[in-house]
Amino acid sequence: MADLLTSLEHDGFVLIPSVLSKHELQTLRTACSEAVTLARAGKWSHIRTLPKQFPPWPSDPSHGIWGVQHLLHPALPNSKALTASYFSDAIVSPVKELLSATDDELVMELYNLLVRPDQDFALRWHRDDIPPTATVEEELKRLNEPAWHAQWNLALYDDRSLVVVPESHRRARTEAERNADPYESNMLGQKIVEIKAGDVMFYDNNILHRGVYDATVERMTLHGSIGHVKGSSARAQNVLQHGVGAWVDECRFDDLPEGLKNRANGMRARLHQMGSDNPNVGYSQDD
Ligand SMILES: O=C(O)CCC(=O)C(=O)O
Repeated sequence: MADLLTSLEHDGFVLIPSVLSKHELQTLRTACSEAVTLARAGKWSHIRTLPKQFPPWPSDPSHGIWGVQHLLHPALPNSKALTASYFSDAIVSPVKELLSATDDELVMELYNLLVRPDQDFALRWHRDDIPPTATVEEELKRLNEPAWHAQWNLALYDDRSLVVVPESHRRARTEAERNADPYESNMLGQKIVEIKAGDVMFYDNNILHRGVYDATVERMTLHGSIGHVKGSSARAQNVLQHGVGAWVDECRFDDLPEGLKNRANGMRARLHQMGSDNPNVGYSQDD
């Protein structure tokens, strides 16, 4: 497991194969497809809508969606199965490894679902937390700070949507990358990350990356992040801009097994603290 952090730090991403049993995969597919059906029907307003890349997203799905937000929200049918997966050892053990953290240092963050869009759609090349207008110095300063969170894609169907430039989380953009078309389809060194159903991939969200989505290929990829308590103010905008503060207090973790319940309550309390410490965060990227 020590290799996880080495790979993430070197390449900017690391794949862990087969973290879900067949039964878990089936349970999560069922829960997610019900969430997607609600979202496409306009009955779940927390969605990622076409053609918008960054939050805030409107709640009207009539132009199509590419994601369903807030899977831990207690009002979402099946949030129980999704909540159990977010706090499971399959996810949290590698997170603790990657953050060199104990359970008591983890912060609940985001759990969303990325789905097949209603029409072909692509994201621009970006780093999640650094705007494209950043100078070389600004990029390097941010990239040299600790990430204070772990972010993952857990695929429920084989997924080839995420394209990254390996190792680009360790350097500023080259002149060619800065001047490239934001939708450049052949960036020098780019790699399509192939994730099989049941695999999880952790990545540095400041790696240069984009999403390229085919409307004909099923996609249900759980997209989550967990923070480290030391990153509270650095993570606040990235997390709270998604609106999680509005409902986090309503989450009930009573149905989780005992160990997970304590973990979940502790992580939620630290998210709550992050919100109290950082009011009025705004948004990290313009769209
Ligand atoms: O589709 C993906 O896996 C990447 C999504 C992404 O880049 C983003 O949400 O900023």
